[in-house]
Amino acid sequence: MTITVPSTPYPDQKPGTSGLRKKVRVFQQPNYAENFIQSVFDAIEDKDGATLVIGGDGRFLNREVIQVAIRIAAANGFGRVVVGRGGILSTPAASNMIRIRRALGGLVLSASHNPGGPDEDFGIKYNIANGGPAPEKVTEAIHARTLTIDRWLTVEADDVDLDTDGETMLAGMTVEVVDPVTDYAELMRKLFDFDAIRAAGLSMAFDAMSAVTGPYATEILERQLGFAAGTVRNGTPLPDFGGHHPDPNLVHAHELYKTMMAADAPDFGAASDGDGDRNLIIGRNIFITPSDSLAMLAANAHLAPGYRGGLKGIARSMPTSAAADRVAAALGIPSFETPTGWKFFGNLLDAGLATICGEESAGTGSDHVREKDGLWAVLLWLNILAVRGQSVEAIAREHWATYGRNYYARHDYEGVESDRADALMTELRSKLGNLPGRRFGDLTVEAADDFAYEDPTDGSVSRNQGIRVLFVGGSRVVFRLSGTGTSGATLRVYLERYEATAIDGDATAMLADIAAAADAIAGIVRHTGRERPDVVT
Ligand code: VG1
Ligand code: CO
Repeated sequence: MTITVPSTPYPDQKPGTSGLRKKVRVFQQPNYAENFIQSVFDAIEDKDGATLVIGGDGRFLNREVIQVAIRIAAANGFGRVVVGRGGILSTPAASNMIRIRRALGGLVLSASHNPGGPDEDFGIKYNIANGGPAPEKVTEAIHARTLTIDRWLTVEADDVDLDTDGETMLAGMTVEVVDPVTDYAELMRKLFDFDAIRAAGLSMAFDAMSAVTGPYATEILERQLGFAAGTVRNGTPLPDFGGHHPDPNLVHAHELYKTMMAADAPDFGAASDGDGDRNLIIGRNIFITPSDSLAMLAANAHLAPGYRGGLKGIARSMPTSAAADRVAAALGIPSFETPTGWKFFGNLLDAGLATICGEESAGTGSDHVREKDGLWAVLLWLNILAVRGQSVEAIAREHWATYGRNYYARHDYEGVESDRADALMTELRSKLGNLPGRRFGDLTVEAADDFAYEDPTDGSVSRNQGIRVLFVGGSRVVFRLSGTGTSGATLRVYLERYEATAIDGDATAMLADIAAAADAIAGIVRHTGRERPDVVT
């Protein structure tokens, strides 16, 4: 029997770059998670008898919200819920599960790279039938519903045993608990030449950061590919990620970085984030920026069985460096520049316009699912290394010699007061028209705009997606505010400089002029009171 629980709206349930992310304590308010989940279901059609996938990255509150969501799903007419054992599904595995089970959609419970625990972050994201994050039209409908919601629906039922595989009935709905790894591992075996990787005898270190990729990496890398026991570090998912940020960058994956810079470093180093959709790639003594990794993967993808037929196109988010565009041009395939966030890639992938997509934030993926996929990128790198028989460094150097090098860095100013961050962006927007022609040191502004994107498949337009300042000669700086934070504002400043032949420079030195110009243009120090960024990636 359906129970109707009266409720009142919360004003702060607008999904950001990737779902609704808030502090755990915010989610623990009465009706908070319930309101949002019910709003998702109110905003979508065809629920009757449909399948819904539910899984998360195992962070604090994961199991509780899954139990609540299962009951709400039953009350809203779903016929079946497929949930990962232990409540675990990495984001790419959830995307795959939605696709192979022909589900109407899925709830992905994660705040990704944000820390977890009772005082940290939680998140809920809705993915549609193609397995990808709901597009803006859907997230806007969900948000609109959160502002008017007056009830949520549930059923009287005990908690589901999430730790035992198999089917049970819950108020007329089937709940199926499945192994979270099996189907995903099978997909990876189809795309990549596991025999070649095994035969190459490579050594590697993989840091799962006590987050969701632990079980996936242990099964695929150690059991199926034969990498030595201990290759996967921090392989047990913990509700608080061991107190760390599960963010695979040079700051938070510093141990791995140290391992890879040591004299006895293994051939290949990688890490993934809280929900398993990001990847960090480090070769022996060389860090590969995510933008370069995207370009290098695209240039070499045909070496893996899943991409032998070539690529249809390459898509990158606007702040991602143009390195991938050069590969697309050389391959004679289209390239696309989308706003930040994976939800903009879904239509391009569905329409067969792009095969590989990526973001500077360490997200890379392809049309095999509709999310970015950390282990996929790791396996594609391994497949390329195995076939080419060269080191990461040799491959990177050859790539730069062929295409030139896009020096790149992102400077994050975290926990800035929202008013001050907004003031910076507002002032910057008001100055845009006056910037072209102005000089900052040796740099002359060629163009400046507020990035807007028109989706080539459905014509939908997304505005205010970040300020771009382009300099004569191909360097640029981009400013935008993060849409995934849960307290204050994070200003992201993306610096890029292209060099056709000077490929041996030090990235920090090569970008120093652009960093100085960025401050002169936007008044970063003046507005934020910060002398330097908190995180450089
Ligand atoms: C950040 C990244 C963006 C990524 C998003 C979700 O968004 O910049 O590229 O798609 O996180 O990634 P923002 O709005 O904070 O810049 V994840 O791994 O947190 O799902
Ligand atoms: Co993530």
